[in-house]
Amino acid sequence: MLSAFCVAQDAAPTGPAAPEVQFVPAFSAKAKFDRPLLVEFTATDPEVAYVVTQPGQILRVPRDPAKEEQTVFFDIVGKTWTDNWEEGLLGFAFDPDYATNGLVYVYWTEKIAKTEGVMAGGRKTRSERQSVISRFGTKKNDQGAPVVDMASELRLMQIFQPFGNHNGGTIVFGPDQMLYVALGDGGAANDPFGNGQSKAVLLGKVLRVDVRGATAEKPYAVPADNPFVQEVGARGEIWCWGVRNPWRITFDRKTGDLWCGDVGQNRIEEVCRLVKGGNYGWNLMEGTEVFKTRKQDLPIPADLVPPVAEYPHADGLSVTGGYVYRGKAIPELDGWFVYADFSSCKVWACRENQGAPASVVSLGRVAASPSSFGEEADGELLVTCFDGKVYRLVPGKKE
Ligand SMILES: [Ca+2]
Ligand SMILES: [Ca+2]
Repeated sequence: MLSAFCVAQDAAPTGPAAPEVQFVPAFSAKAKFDRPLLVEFTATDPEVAYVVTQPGQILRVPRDPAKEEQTVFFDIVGKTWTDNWEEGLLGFAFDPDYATNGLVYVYWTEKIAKTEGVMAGGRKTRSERQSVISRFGTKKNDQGAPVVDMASELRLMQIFQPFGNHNGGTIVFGPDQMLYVALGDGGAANDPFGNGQSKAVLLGKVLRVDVRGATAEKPYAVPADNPFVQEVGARGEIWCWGVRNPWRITFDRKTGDLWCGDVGQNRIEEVCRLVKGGNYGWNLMEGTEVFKTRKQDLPIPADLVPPVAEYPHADGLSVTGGYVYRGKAIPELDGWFVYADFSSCKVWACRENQGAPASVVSLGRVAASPSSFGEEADGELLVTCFDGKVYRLVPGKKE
């Protein structure tokens, strides 16, 4: 994400004809939020959208546009550290067994006493920030609405952050019941410590951990089938590596593939499909180009995983990864990964073509900076925007 607002320019569609779509406000006309960053759903509460705001709230919002009453599900406003534009309450997930255990997981950034952290190559640096991933139980409030039981917090991970930006922030359960955690390179520019290309640190990675049966003594387990558990000097939590700031990772509900929008620095924004053990190249590469600003003189490995699709900074400055569309309303989009740019507000969809370059179509533009997508129970897509509103992707030509 960047602190920029929409730049008006027209995107030229490439490849197949783009389906005619538009973005219409979801929920009631009064449903407006302070920097919405995420929308989640649970089958136990099907008429409610859980909207996450960057300052630190999760709100229960009726999906029925005729209903306006919201309730607060979780609130850490003032406890989360939002000194940097990219900090705050960044991630939220329901436990796969939420219906029976009532557990939820939250990712936020917080301020700590100045601490020393170890970066790639054993280099030490000091800062007063960290990322936190905690598990909470839930209960009913006096009106019978579900709320997070704040006293039930169990901290699963605390990850030292050298700088305020590039915190990743998605936590999401895979079809394998494992928790996937998207972490950026730590921040600043150029990945100054080289975290992305070091398997000794968690920054610049997507992690895969087992949080079933988490306790204070053992908050998570490393799955035995993670790619680097046997590699000396590598962190077993790593699922894939060499990412810069994975801003939203999501699973294709049909295939189980893991998709990612990885935010670029100077020239290129990326869409990647994340595979076990894959090295996505940062900071040796930015998209399919060699990244020339890097300070290290490491050789470029031959087995880097290239992005599925990329776009230059003429088309936007910060990718927001969405979902592979599996809804019914727009059949032409089935199997296409939908994504957007936070700065230009352009929206696209891409599809892999078995060895040939991916197809990309333009889906127009949203009204304000798109911060995240959401996937409803029926597979239709929502997008949260920094005009405070949540929009739904629907068929039809924009008037
Ligand atoms: Ca950071
Ligand atoms: Ca890359």
